[in-house]
Parts: sequence; structure tokens; C-alpha cells
Amino acid sequence: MQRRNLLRTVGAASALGTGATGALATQSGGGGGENGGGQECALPDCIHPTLGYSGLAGDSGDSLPNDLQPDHEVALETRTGGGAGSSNGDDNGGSGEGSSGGNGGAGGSGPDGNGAPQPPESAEELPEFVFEPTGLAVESGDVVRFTLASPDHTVTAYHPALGRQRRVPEGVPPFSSPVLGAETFWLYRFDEPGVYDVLCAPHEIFGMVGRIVVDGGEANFGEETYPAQRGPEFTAATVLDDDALDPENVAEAGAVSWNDLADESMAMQIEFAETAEEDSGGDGSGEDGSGGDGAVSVGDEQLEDGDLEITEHEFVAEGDVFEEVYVEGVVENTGDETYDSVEVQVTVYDADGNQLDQYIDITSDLDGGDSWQFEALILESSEDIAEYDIEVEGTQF
Ligand SMILES: [Cu+2]
Repeated sequence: MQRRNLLRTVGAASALGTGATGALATQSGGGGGENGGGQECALPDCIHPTLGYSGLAGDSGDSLPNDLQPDHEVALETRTGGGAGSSNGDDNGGSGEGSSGGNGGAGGSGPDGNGAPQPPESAEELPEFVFEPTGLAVESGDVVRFTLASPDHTVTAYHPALGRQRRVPEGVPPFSSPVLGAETFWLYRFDEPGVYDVLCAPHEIFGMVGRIVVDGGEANFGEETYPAQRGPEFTAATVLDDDALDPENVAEAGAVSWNDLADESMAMQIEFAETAEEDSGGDGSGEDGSGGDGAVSVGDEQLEDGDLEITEHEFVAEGDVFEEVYVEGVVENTGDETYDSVEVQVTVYDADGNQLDQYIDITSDLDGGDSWQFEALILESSEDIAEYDIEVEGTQF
């Protein structure tokens, strides 16, 4: 039963608690039968089929028991100054042992003289988040050591129990590392022939995904489909679709570097919001020209309901990396009676007048004479919105 497995997994993960180091394992692994291989996990020498084995800074490969010795290594890297297209920077030279190159935190772009990270201003300035190599061929039973050159990554299966489309062989449990810190590592044993697609949870959409091909296997994700589950999105999708990561090619090559992928596959697909407010002459990027902002007009307004009155409202789009869009304003209760519930409803339309969506913000107990600052969060991009309607409605019991 799917559900039971899920609960079991969750239980296992939280049992992890502060146990911190190394193997975590007491629970009788594999219980569900689904884990097939079901090796019992005896501390401390186990690579758990779901939890793997986390090694902390200071652990060295040499101190590991024999059956934990890795057969392969993959580095989890944050490459700054990269950006798709500049496929030069293989500064870590593949999966070097003991790569301590810690490239600074995610999101920093060029450490700038004094080393203060600057927020990226465009997709070109984002660091690249990569598994290196991105494609790796192994034999069943091989142990892969995932080594962190920078902090804040995970190695997570594409698995329905993790909210993703299944992209690991049938019977493989929903394995994932925890979020790992700098100079740690994580071990996993790949037991089933076939193709394993993995992702880094914080950086998946930036293309931080990898493919392990076991025994030259064909993908055997099974024909079962999970319509509600997410497949790879944005750069993750283009990376995994790249011809270089074709399982046969990976098997033949043994390892496929990030730099072997096509530039289009690595390209960032997130959009940078035009710096809203006033566009202070722009920073010379000259690619502006969309005339996008400020163009949102107000349609129908129902600014009053009983003693309630919307005294101001404004459409706002802001944010550098991820755009945040909302309508904010103020509702005043001009009467004496309390409103038990007050709701502001914002409806957004595209340039052709099609309704895109409707959003509300709501508050309770707005006393007479008081005012309430509302903010109705909008999920569309500001570029898609041409007009909004606004309405207030109060309830008194
Ligand atoms: Cu990552």
C-alpha cells in the first residue's frame, strides 16, 4: 500500500533527527517488500536503500569500512561566473578527489574584490549548479560517492513518493540524501539495472540533475504514469533530454561531463523581473524595450461595501531574481460596527481581456474606525497582466 510506505518513509526521516553523523539506520530496512534487495542496515556500516550514507566533514574515505568504499565519484558544484554559453569553466577539473574548492554560497556571483557576493542581475550572472559528471555509467552494486564542493545540495530520486515522476527503476525506494553541507559526502549503492535520474532539491530548476546508468541499462521507469507528479522542469528538463545524456551514450562514454551538454540545454530558463519601480535609465543592457511595467490598468472598482472603503490600491511587481506580483492597498472601516470578516478580491486579465485568475486577501474583526492593509498575492507574471478589477466585501454576523 502506497500510503503505508509513505508514512514509513516519513517516519524514518524524522527519526533521523539530530543523530547527525554517518549512517542512520536502525529501522529494519526494506520492510515493505518493495525494497526488494532489502539489506538490513546495521550501524554503522550500511548504505541504507532510502537514506544512503551521509559522511560529514572530517570523515575521510579511508576511514570507511570496506563495503562502503566508493567505486565512483560525482561532485556537486556551484560554478560561479558561468552562465550558459560560457562553457569554458571546468575549473574543478571533473570530479577531483578531495575537491575542496568551496565556491561560496549559492546565489553569489563573482566574488568581487572584497569577496562580498553580489546578487545576480540577470540569468547570465547566475552560477551554474551541476553534478559533475552529469551522466555516469556504473555496474549494479557499485557505490557512488557524491562529494560536495559547495554547500546546500541534495541527491534526490525522481520518485512518486517524493512528488516526482518516477525516473528510477521499478522497486527502487524513494531515496534522498539530506541537505548536505560543504565538504560532506553522501554514498549510495545502485543495485538495480536501469536508469536513475536524480535531482538536487534546491537547484533542480537551474538544471542540477544527473543520470546514473546501471549495467548499460535501458530506462525502465515503467509504463505506470503519475499524471499528478511533476517531471523535470525548466533547465532540468532540457539537461535530461540532451543527447549526450542518452543512456546508451552514457554507458558508452562511461561519464558525461556537464560541459559535454549543448549550450541550449544548460541555459537558464527562469526570467528576471524587470526592476520594477522606475527603470532608472536601465543598466545599459539595452534589451529592455518591452515597455512592460506600469502598463497595468484598473478595470472595475467596487471600492465600497457598507461602511468599508478601499481608500487606496496599487499594482506592484518587484524582485530581482523571482518576481513578486501583488495588489496592495488599504481598507477602512468608516463606521462604528465591527466587521467580522473583510475580503478584498482582485481579478486579473490579459491584454485580450481574458480573465486569468482571481485572488483574495482576507482579514477578520475589523473594528469601526480601523483600517487594514491588504496584499493580494498574484501568481501570474506581471508581463501577462494588462488589467485588474478590485472589490471589497464585508460580513457582519
Ligand atoms: Cu544543488
